[in-house]
Amino acid sequence: MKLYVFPVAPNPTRVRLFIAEKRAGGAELPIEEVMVNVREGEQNAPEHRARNPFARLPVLELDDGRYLLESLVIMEYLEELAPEPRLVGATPLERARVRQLERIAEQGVLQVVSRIVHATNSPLGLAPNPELAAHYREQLPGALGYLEGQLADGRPFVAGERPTSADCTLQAAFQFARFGKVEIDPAYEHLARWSDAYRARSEIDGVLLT
Ligand SMILES: N[C@@H](CCC(=O)N[C@@H](CS)C(=O)NCC(=O)O)C(=O)O
Repeated sequence: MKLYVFPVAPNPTRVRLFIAEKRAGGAELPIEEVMVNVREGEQNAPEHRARNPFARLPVLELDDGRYLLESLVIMEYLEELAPEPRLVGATPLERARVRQLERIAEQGVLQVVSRIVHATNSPLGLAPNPELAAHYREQLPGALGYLEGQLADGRPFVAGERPTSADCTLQAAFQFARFGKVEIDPAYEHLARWSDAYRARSEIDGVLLT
């Protein structure tokens, strides 16, 4: 299989973290990474639009030449292909709880951080839009406050004792915030503790650039 990615871009990064976690836990996932340089506009080239008509990353190319779009769909597909280590939970309730946290991390942090970065400091060269950035900055505390509350019991990972897809998505969002100079308020001390500890793990060596 081939995974089409670009470093630091948050959606490719959450899938790359997910694969790193799987491999660190012993899963064999033969996936080659292929760079599509979004800073050069390569996602808009006909070659990439043939993979994904929406001109986005990541894309997973299967061995039969078909493509899977959408980072969460790719993560869940890989979870089914290589169930151990479990990154979405072992029981229906565990899976629901992990997915709940993952959705909150994506919709309330990753997407909001992305909009702030693209309205202030866009790596794609989009024009700054201070009003839009202010609008999204106001939204950030909702999900961050919720996740801070979850981590306040001292758990090492977002969903508990083991890494899950929720950690992959949240750390991909935090990396994009660091890259795009969006401050995650250090008053969220449990999020800061989680982020530092998560980034220091050898399991994900080489995935994060910042
Ligand atoms: N919902 C999609 C979002 C994909 C997406 O927006 N990817 C960004 C990178 S993080 C992208 O390809 N951006 C290129 C562009 O906007 O031109 C997913 O989860 O995969």
